[in-house]
Amino acid sequence: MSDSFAGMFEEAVRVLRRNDMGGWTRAAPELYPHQWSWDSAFIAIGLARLGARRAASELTTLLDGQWTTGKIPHIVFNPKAPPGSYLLGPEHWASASLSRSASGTPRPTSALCQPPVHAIAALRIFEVARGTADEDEARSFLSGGYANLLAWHRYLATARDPEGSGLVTIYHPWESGTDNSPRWDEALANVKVGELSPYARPDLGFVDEPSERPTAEEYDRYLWLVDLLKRSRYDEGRIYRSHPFLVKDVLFSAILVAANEALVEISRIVGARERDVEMIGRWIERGRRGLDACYDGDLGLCLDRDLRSDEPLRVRTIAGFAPLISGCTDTLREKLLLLLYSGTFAGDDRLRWPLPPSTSPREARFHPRAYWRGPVWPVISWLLWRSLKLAGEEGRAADLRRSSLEQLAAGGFAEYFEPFTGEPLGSDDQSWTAAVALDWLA
Ligand code: 2M8
Repeated sequence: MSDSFAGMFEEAVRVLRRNDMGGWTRAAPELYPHQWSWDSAFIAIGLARLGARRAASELTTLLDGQWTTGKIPHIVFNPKAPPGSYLLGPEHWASASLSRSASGTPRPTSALCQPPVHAIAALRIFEVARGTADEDEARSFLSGGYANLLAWHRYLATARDPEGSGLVTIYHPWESGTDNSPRWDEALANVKVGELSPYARPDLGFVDEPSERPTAEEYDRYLWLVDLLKRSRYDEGRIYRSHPFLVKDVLFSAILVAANEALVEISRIVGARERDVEMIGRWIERGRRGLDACYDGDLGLCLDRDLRSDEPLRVRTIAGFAPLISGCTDTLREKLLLLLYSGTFAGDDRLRWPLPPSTSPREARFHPRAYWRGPVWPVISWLLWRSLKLAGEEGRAADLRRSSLEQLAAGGFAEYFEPFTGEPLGSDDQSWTAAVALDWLA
C-alpha cells in the first residue's frame, strides 16, 4: 500500500462497516438506505479485499432478489429502513403483486434493473481469493451463483434486446445508473407527464443544496415512467409496445460485454457446459458489433439511441467512451484515449485533478455540481482504470488511480466530486466509493 495514502484503507473499511446491514450493505447511510444492484457489485469488489465470505454474501443477498425472468432488480429493499426515508418504497413498486416473476423473493424489490457489474465482481472475489485459505469458499460461491449470472445476462440479451442488436434497452433513466445525465434529456422531453399524486423529496434533505440532485421536472418524469411501467404490470412485451422511454444505452451495453468476458472465465472455473461458453461468446461479439455501430465520427464518441425517435442522442458524456470498457480495436481505442485526455474531458486545465467528468465541460448542458451532469464519480474512474489496465495502458491506469486516491484523500468517500474544486458532493460515506478505494489500495 502506498504510504502517502496511509490510513485511507482503514477509513474505507470503517465506512463499509457502518453501512453493513448484516450480509449486505446499504448504498449510503441516509440518502440510500437500501441495497442497490450495481452499488452492491462494486461493494463486493472492495469487500473481496477483506475476505471472500462477506464479499460473496453481498452478491448472494442481491441474487436472492432476482426475478424468475433473470432480471436482477435495481433495489432490494431494507425492511428496517425508516418509513418514508426513500421516495419510492416497496409499497409503491408493488412488484410481487403486479408480476408473478417477482413473487418469490425474500425481500421486496423494485422493478427496474441497473448495469451488470456483478459477474465482474464475482470473478474478482475468486481472483483475490485464489491461492489463499479462501479459495474453496470463493469457488463454491461461483458454482452456486453461476446459473443466476447466466440467467441475468440471458435476460439482458433477450428481453432487453429483442432486436438482437447487441445493445441493451433501458426503460427509465434510473436503469442507466447515470440518472440525470444529459444523455436522457431529449428522450425525456418526449415523455408527456400525466396525473401524478403529490409527493415529497426525502433526498433533498440529505444533501447540502438542491442543485446537487435532479430537478423537480426530472423527478416528475421519473415517477410518471414508473407509473406507466406499473400499468404494464412490468411485462416486457407490453412495455416494448407502449412505453414512451425506450433507449439503447451504450454504457450499460459495454459493461455487459465486459461482464460476459468475466462470465466466460467463471464458466471455465465452474466447469460449465461448452455450449454456454459458446453462447456467451456470441453475446460478446454481438455487443461489440452493436457498440461499433453507435460510434459517431463527428463527436468521436459512442452514442445512445432513442428507439422512439430512432435518433442518436448527441451529447458528450463519459458514456461515449463505452468501447474502452467493452474492449475494441487498437485504432478506436487510440482515438478514444486521445479525446479522453483532451481538453474536452480529463485534459481540461481547469480540473482539480485530471479525472474525467461525467459530462464534458464543453457541453452547454454541463453543470459542475449537478449529479451526473458534470461531477466526477469514483466508480466510473474505477471502471475506466480497470479498462486501461486490461488494454495494457499501465501508465495511464496508474495515473488515474493516483489522482482518484488524491481526490478521496482530500474529500473523503463522497458520492461524487465537483471537477474544478474537488469539493465532495452528494452523500458522505457512500459505500461504493469506499469500496473502490479498498480495491485501489489493497
Ligand atoms: C442514484 O440513483 C438512485 C435511483 O436508483 C437515486 O438517485 O435515488 C444513482 O447514482 C445510481 O447510479 C446509484 O446506484 C444509486 C445508489 O447509489 O443512486
